[in-house]
This record gives sequence, structure tokens and C-alpha cells, in this order.
Amino acid sequence: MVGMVVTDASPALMTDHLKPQLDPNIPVLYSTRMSPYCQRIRLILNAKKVAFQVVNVSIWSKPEWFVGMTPVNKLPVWHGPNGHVIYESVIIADYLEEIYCCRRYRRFLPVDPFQKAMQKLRVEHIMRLIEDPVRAVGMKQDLESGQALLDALSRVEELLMDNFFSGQEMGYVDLMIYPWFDRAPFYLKFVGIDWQEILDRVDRIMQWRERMLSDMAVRLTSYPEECWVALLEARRAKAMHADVALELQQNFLNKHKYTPSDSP
Ligand SMILES: N[C@@H](CCC(=O)N[C@@H](CS)C(=O)NCC(=O)O)C(=O)O
Repeated sequence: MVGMVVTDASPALMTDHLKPQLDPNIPVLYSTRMSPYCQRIRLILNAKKVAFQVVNVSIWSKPEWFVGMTPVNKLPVWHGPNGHVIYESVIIADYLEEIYCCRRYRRFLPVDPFQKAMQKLRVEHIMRLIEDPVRAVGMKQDLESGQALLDALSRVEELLMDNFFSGQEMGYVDLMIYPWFDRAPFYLKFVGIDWQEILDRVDRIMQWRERMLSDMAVRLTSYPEECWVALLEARRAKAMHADVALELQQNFLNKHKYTPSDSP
């Protein structure tokens, strides 16, 4: 359902911005655009069809009211209508799975403790393989780190035994890792790796990625290639800012007939 997808396509609040007036009955996700950790939480919330509000915060000039909200001052931060504040994306994700688990909301973690532990271990395993190589390409933007990322992707591919990393259906593992795979192929292309080589080396990962994107919640929480290119170009020019590629993202959402008024 397109109408339930909440996006982060809005400008970030900065040092001098006042705290926005929000609906006290709807949970708030403090987020920062194009952060994989924040994307992870928006993905889970959208896949569960939870109503929430997004407040984007600039990590380069954080608003005064944001500083001190948590001990680490990082995004994402969850603020429930009951006043509970949670940070660290893995902790938020597990908390959301526990509070939004009744019939109305889709469950992503198995109930069985052992199966649940296995899914979490799988996330740990994949993140250990992928997190640093993705970050390295984003920072160094050279062919060598691109090749290392492609190697890492092919090691992850060996773990894909079914349609999804969680099994036959999209589940916890897929949602937790997807943000790194949203950008990875475009990062590779940006540093000069041929698209066909990517498709040949990690075709099963690319097919999984397409299966993920066929879910509207995933699609509208993802960023198109042009946004990733704009982010890398801004970094290269040492001109990164919180609203990088915002207009490109808005155009992409408009193209998919998404209008902000659709959000809850
Ligand atoms: N381990 C944290 C990482 C969060 C994180 O590093 N967030 C970055 C944005 S990608 C941030 O807020 N950086 C601001 C800062 O370090 O001051 C999580 O999973 O939530």
C-alpha cells in the first residue's frame, strides 16, 4: 500500500532550528537522510505499516534540542508517544519487533528462540562482511576498494540459500541488511566497475535486490542511482550536506506517484 509508506524526503533541521510541533500520539523517528542505519529503521516501520513521523536532523550541525536526547547523539533515535527514547538501530529494530507484533503488524522475527537467534547471527555475519567494504568505497571512491566490495558481495551471495536471506519470504535479515545493498551496486558502477561484470559476479544478489524492490515499502524507502551518485560526488567535492540529492529523491518519489499527503 503506497499510502502507508513514510519517506524521509524533507529538509534536515539544523543548529538554530526549533524543535518541530509534532502529533504527540504518533511515534517519531529522528533520522538523517541516506544513512543506512536510519534507512534500516524506516524500512522496518514501513514494511510493518506502522504510522510514524520522520524528523530529519543534520549530523553536521545538530539542533540544540537534539543534543543530549541520547548519550551518543547519533541517528536514528526512536521517540514513542509514551516518551520512551531508544537509539542504536539494532536495538530499535528489536524493540519495534516486540511492540509491533500483534495481528495488525507483520512479524519479521521467528517466535522460536533458536530460530530468532539464527536470524540475528545471520545479520551479524553479513554485516561483518559488508559494512566496512561499503564504507571504504564511499570514502575512497577507487577501483581497488570497489573490487574488495565486489568480493565481499560474492561472499555474501554464498549465504543466500532461498529467495530471501530470511528464507522463502522477506524477513528480519533482509530488512536489516538491505540499506547496504541499496547503494552497493551503484557505488561499484561509480568507481568504474562494469555493470555487466556486477550482474555476472553477483547475479543472485542482484536478483534478491530486485525481489526486495518489488515490495512498495522497500522501493519507496530506497534511493535511486542518481541519489547515490550525487552523494558520492558531493563527498568527493568535500561538499556533503544533510539535504544532498533531496530534489532527486523527491522527483523519484513523484515518478512513483507518491505524494507526501499519502503518509499517515
Ligand atoms: N551503531 C549506530 C550507528 C549510527 C550512526 O553512526 N549514525 C550516524 C549517521 S550514519 C550519525 O548519527 N552520525 C553522527 C555523529 O556521529 O555525530 C546504529 O546502528 O544506530
